[in-house]
Amino acid sequence: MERTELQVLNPATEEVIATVPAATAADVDAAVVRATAAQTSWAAAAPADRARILRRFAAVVDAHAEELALLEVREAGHTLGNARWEAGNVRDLLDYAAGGVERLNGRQIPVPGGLDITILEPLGVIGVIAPWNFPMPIAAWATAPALAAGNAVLLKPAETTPLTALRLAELALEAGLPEGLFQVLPGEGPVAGTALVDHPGVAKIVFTGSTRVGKGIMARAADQVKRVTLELGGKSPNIVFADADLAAAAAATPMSFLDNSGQDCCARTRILVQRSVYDRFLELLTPAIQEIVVGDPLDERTQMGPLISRAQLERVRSYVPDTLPGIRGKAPEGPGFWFPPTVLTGLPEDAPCAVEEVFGPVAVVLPFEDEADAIRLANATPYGLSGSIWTRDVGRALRASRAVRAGNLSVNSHSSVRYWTPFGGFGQSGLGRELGPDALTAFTETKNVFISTEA
Ligand code: TXE
Repeated sequence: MERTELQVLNPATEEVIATVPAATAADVDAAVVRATAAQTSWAAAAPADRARILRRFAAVVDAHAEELALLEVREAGHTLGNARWEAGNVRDLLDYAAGGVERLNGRQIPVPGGLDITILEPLGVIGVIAPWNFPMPIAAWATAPALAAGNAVLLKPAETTPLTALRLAELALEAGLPEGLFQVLPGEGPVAGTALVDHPGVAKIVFTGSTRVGKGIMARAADQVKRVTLELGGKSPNIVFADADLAAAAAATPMSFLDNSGQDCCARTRILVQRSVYDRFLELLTPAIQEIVVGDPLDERTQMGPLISRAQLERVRSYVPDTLPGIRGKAPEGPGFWFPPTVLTGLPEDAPCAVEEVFGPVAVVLPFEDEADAIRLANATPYGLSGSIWTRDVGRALRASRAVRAGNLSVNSHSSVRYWTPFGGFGQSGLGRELGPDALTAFTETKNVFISTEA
């Protein structure tokens, strides 16, 4: 098959910053052979040795943190502050996973007539298909615990953002990770991605991306009953009750859906406000949206950068024509893929922007009457990834936290992601959990062995 090339653009300038050869199905075959060989000895190594190498990997990432952050700014358009946090997140994930290696233990369960033990065996070769919205951290979310649990990883980054992943693979070798254990295969989803999903030598696929592609991967993987973890889209609610600290809720709202230009599966893109405080809340929110600094991601004052690509910009424009009513902030003209911070008002509950994932700096604000109405609206999408609840009433906070169907909720906060707490979606937002204390277990198969003492 003829090899194609991936062009990597700086989304803030539209300049081509790199051209990378795209992996073919034959490249995936060869990578699986090398990964399988490397995994066998990695799984047999003493846990302390695996942990030591992963800690060294974390230290090497830390030593190159600024370089990785700048690369993330250039290929993904992230603000420098965010990109620095992301490089730190990769280091922390590796350290945390290293800490789990020696605690990944089976159990002994009392059974008459013998000894019963459970063994947590590594799965083998893991295929990680990563998106472009958080190229570095999301790749590491799966890679770090998978390696720690004794697996090899083949990482396919998104077409638009292969550079940080390729650099991480070089740093892994520098840190002493065995050759072949962690390989990066930049390539097109339908080619390299599909080859990973179909390959019988790949035991599990961890996919982060659109719900549409995730469903296709799940269906394909079913043929081999291949394990899958899916992190898919979201349309998360930000529920503001009348008894909330309105000033605090309004101040926190802009970055709850504008962070990473809204290209965040946890973005709180449905702002649900109790009708009695609706007007007051919008009065507070309007200046906060208009003052957001959008522009050069390398300028430390910038709060929001560009969208990832022309295709994403066109997608957002098609959802949000200028004619829709709302509050709009400022954005540069171009070059670069810019869209202004936008809060749409006065739309019906079932407008496409109110129920579908736009994946841009756009939220809708909808009024609700009472607690029951808030929960009804919050749950009125097939998604269930994240959500926020703003109230001073502890009972209401707890009731709403139980009633909203989502994997990651926050009360009087928009925080969703910590590497040491579990993350994942309800409904069509995904399947399985990443991060947190069980992250390594998700990359193992439990085997039960009974040894008779009566033979
Ligand atoms: O995602 P894709 P796209 C959502 C968001 C966005 C929309 C489209 O709404 O606007 O998806 O983005 C690989 N077999 N999210 O088109 O296509 C692809 O190469 C195997 C939400 O960029 O899902 C890339 O590596 N792999 C999201 C990855 O899948 C395939 C993050 C994601 O790309 C494939 C990104 C195939 N047939 C987009 N087709 C989130 N949950 O945060 C594509 N890929």
